[in-house]
Amino acid sequence: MKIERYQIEEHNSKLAQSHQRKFEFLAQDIQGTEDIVQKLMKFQIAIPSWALGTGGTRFGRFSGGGEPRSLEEKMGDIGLLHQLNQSSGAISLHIPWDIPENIQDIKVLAAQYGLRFDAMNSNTFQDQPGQDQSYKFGSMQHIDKAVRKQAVEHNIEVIKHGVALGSDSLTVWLSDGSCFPGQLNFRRAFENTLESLQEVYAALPEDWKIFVEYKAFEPNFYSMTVGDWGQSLLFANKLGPKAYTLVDLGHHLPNANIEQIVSLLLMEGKLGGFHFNDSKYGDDDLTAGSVKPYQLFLIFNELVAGMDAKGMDHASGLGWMIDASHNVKDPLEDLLQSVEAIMMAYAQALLVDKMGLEEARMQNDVVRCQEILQNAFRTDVRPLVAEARLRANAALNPVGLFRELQVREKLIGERGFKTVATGL
Ligand code: RM4
Ligand code: MN
Ligand code: MN
Repeated sequence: MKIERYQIEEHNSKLAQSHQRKFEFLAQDIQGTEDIVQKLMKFQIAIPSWALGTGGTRFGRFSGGGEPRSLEEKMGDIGLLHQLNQSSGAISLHIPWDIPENIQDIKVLAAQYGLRFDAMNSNTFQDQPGQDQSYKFGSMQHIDKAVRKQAVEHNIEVIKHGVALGSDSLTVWLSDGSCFPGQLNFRRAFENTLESLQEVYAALPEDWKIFVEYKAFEPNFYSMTVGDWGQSLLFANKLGPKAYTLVDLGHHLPNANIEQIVSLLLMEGKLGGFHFNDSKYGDDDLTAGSVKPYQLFLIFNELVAGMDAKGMDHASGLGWMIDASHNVKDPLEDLLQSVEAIMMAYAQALLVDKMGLEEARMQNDVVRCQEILQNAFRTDVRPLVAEARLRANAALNPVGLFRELQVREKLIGERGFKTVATGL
């Protein structure tokens, strides 16, 4: 399935007048419209290779049909997303769910679709068939050196795949921890994990980064060895300058102030990347911006402020990735919605009157501070995001065009109904 250029143009010409009207109306009220549109056009969000099929819970999984059966088909799906929004020009691979068999072909395909390889993800939270050692009681923290060695070697293998593809970072998410009090010697678990991570760190190429992702609970429910940003930062600081913390929005305890975490990590030069999703309770992996759009905006507000303070490029300064699971929505429509929500939060953050906010803070004018933030958040920035897409030859309404062209029906026709993608 390929979307033809003329199909996008036809779709856009039908919506052009109404878009133009809304865009011009908005542009009258905001300063630096052109700069914002340019920034939006540059901003790309990586799609995870493990989230192109239907997700499930431990209670069940309800397939949607037409799921990609191989890495090549997954890249085809991301290619479609990128054609529709021109903001999904990267893929984040999960090994061993998506081992690139023929590197050369995969690279050619990526070039055809205009995709870059973002952070590589390792997996030491599941046992693979034929594997010598089991991760039942952890991987890098394990009391048995042989298990730790296997986990380290797997990560080094993942780096090698990444080097071949042109990626430049490795994300390590560990499910290590304990389910019951007394099960684990916390200090030994930390030291073992640090030693294992140090071995992986030593294998990083010169220009690579390692992202240490944290998570408060699940699958371990009493303790997680990398359970919060403090623990992750401790590891990252001990590892060295190529090590950073990765923030997954769903990995905090309820009500955590994620925007403050982000702000401080950025200040310390230790924020490496992001996994976007949304949640009501825990690691719900819902569509970004679907439950707490204001929080997403507040996070972007800190990201923009913190990156500007350090003169970082917004698009390339951090790793921007989605990490979501789709239980009831079409995975591709869900991803289009997530990307749109992220772009909107970014656009709103760019609108914040930073000088005004600083002045209001210096006067302890709390009311004005809130007014300034909410002025930006309550601006309907959809025409700005749509304008960025229009200029990049993407669709004014990506989900609308996805449906008009009956993309899912065509994918089912090509791949069949009962296909299952590897991943969550
Ligand atoms: C974890 C974590 C990781 C992701 C896996 C699939 O909860 O978020 O980033 O690789 O899920
Ligand atoms: Mn994640
Ligand atoms: Mn997660």
